[in-house]
Amino acid sequence: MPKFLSVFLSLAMILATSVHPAGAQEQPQPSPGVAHSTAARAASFTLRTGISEGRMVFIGSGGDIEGQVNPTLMVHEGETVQITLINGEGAEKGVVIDDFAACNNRVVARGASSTLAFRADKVGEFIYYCSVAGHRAAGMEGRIQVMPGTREEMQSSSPEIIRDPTDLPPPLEPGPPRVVRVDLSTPELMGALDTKTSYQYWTFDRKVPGPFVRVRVGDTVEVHLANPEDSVMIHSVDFHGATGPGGGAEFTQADPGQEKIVTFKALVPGLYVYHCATPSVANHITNGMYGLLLVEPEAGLPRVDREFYVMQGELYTVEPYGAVGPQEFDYEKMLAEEPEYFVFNGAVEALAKRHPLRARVGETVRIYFGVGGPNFTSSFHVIGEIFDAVYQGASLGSVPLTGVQTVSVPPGGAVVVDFKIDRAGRYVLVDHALSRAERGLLGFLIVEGPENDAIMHEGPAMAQPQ
Ligand SMILES: [Cu+2]
Repeated sequence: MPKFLSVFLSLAMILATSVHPAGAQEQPQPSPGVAHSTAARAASFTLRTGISEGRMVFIGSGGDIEGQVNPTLMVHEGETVQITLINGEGAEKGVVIDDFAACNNRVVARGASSTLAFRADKVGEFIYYCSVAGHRAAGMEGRIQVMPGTREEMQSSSPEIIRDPTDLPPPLEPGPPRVVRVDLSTPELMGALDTKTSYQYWTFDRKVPGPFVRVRVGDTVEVHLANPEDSVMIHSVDFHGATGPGGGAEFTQADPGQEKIVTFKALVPGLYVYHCATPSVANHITNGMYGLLLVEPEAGLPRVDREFYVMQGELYTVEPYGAVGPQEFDYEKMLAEEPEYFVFNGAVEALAKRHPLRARVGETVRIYFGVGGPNFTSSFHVIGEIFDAVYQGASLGSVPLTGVQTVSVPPGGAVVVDFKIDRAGRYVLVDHALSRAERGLLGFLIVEGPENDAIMHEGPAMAQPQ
């Protein structure tokens, strides 16, 4: 039986009345698509065909254009624009934009959909219209406005909860076993989920994921879990790297204003998830209560030039992805495992917009990657790179795999990947279940240095590669 489940069962009776979230709000209408910006580089919109005041029209669906007739689509220079057309009434329709030589396959059946994409490589106002003869004149025409410059940075007034991926302790120096004190607090706070969107997070130390804890095998770990007075919930911590009841969760259920202490011995090297284990455990995890504990082997890990700390999770909100303003948690969607958001380090495109990973050509980088979840396995991949060493399952006692493209990491699991960077450029961290990239799950690794054209260059092979 998984630890969290046993903790759940043993605590459910005691805690059920105090810690179960309020029932879900009324479900929103299922949204076929969302009009939103997904970084400085992409914007997507959904248009549904219909009739308004006796004319054939496009009707905006989701986000800022919801319900608008022939909405003006606002995008920024350089963005990739994606328009999904949904057939609303069962007559043949299509979308065309002459200025960008973009059109989609026509949709005929009611409910059928088709998508077009183009790059907004010029500034100005342009027209989209229905490609079926006569429909433009009948009313199916709208504007696309391409504005100069990039989309504004994150500007929610709520504080940032993103854990900087470089925020982790350096490798440990050799020495005798130590007693390591770990202080964890559990603040609940309204934080920025996206540019104009906020969410009530529950955290370890005000960031998602929680702090990266680094010890060596044989160390004794003394955990002080302090739940602030102004918390609403009980919180706790289950260390997957600990051996004992609930991974420590049985000893750390802390009421608001309480501090609980548990001590465990780090017996086995590995990279381990820790998370809050107070019912509903899945609710505490989705709200941000997860982190990683690294138990280094006796001799440490091979040294690399840069280390990064990245974790994946998903969020369940009442309103669909891309909605503006404070978002409420949806318990029913969580039970149904239907998230609206997928995130690295807590917020939409946190590692693309706000905290990209940075390195230089020739360096070897290591990513400590874990999945808080609570529910979705990640197919972790870095677009444009190959992992040179993969410690599958974050087992540090095993020989790493070599030459791996994508690694599967379950909820409550982790992996360590190393790779040397041979060429400058922008590499992209994704879960290769790529629909999730359109729900916020995206990161960049920006590599500076000379471009090695022998490894990749545009055009035909060179006579004498350099
Ligand atoms: Cu909690």
